[in-house]
Order: sequence, then C-alpha cells, then structure tokens
Amino acid sequence: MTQGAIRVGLPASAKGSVPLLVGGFVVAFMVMILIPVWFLLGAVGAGAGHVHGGAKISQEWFVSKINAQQQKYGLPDGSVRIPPGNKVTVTMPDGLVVPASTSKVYIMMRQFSFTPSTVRLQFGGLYDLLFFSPDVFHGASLIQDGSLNAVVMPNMTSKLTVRVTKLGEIQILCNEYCGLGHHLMMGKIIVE
Ligand SMILES: [Cu+2]
Repeated sequence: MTQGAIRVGLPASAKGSVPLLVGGFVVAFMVMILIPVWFLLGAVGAGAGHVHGGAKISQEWFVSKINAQQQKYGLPDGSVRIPPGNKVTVTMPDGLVVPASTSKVYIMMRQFSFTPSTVRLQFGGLYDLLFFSPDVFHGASLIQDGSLNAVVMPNMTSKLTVRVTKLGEIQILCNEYCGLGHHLMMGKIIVE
C-alpha cells in the first residue's frame, strides 16, 4: 500500500494565480512605501488640515462659542433656542439682493454626550449645524427628508447646513462607533 507523499506548496489548480499574488504583494509594498512620501508632501495626515472643508481648531475656541451661545440663547431647562437666519433671498427696493443666510448652531460631540443636548430651532429656518469633537471620531446623523450625516473628526469642525421643515423632535445620533457608551449618545433638535 502506497502512502501519498505529503505535498508542500500550492495545488496545481492554484499555480496560475501565483503571478497575480506576487503582483498584488508588489503593489501593496509600493503603496506602503508611498504613504510616508505622501505624508511628507502634505497630502495625508496632520499636514493637510483641510479634510472635509474643516480646519484644525482648538477645543478652547469651540467651548467659548458654546458658552456664548448658552449665555445668549440658553433657557432654564438647559436647552438653547436659536433664532434662524433669513428664510429667503430678499431683494431690496434699491435692487440690492440680500441672500438667505444661515444661523450658526454650535454642538460639541464627545464620549458620550452632546453639548448642548437639546437645541430649539425655528420651523423653516436655515441653520449651519457646526459639530466639534475634542476626543475621537464621531458621526453626526439626523433624519429629515432622508438622513443627513457628517463625519466629526477630532479637533475639527464639521458642518451640516439644514433648513428645518419638520415640526417636533429630530434626534441627533452618533453613527460612528466611539466607545463603550456610544449607544448612549443622543442629542435632540426641537423644531417649534
Ligand atoms: Cu459615537
């Protein structure tokens, strides 16, 4: 009785894919070498500073905006009520066109909360929701006529421009897993 020899290596059927595999490794290796080159050229990483239209800003700066917003628009229940920008483009009698403008809303997302946690906006108003994270990646997600999403990167501002056209409550969720309390992260927009 002959014992089958133990074969080392690839079965015959796989031999044809060896050049492909080798090619794949070569490409992967080249990319690995390219990454530091891109980095030095400023195409990726900290040198870029303009990913998603945001710029690196300090936590202190954003917190000062949140505090000013709280002082100006804060209500006893802890929420803030923010007046809208112009709803429509206005043409003045002298022909000057005043474009619809947005009102800024500052919201900090951190592990594991929103500050402020409740924002009151006026129905029909145009707003720039400005999200900031001082710690890790988060994702701001809200649903109004489909879902609106923004990746919120550490120490950067992400903007969602929205005209609120749904009365009542709009939940703001974090859709980027950010740690053990991720599922507890919830903010709220009340449209009134
Ligand atoms: Cu999260």
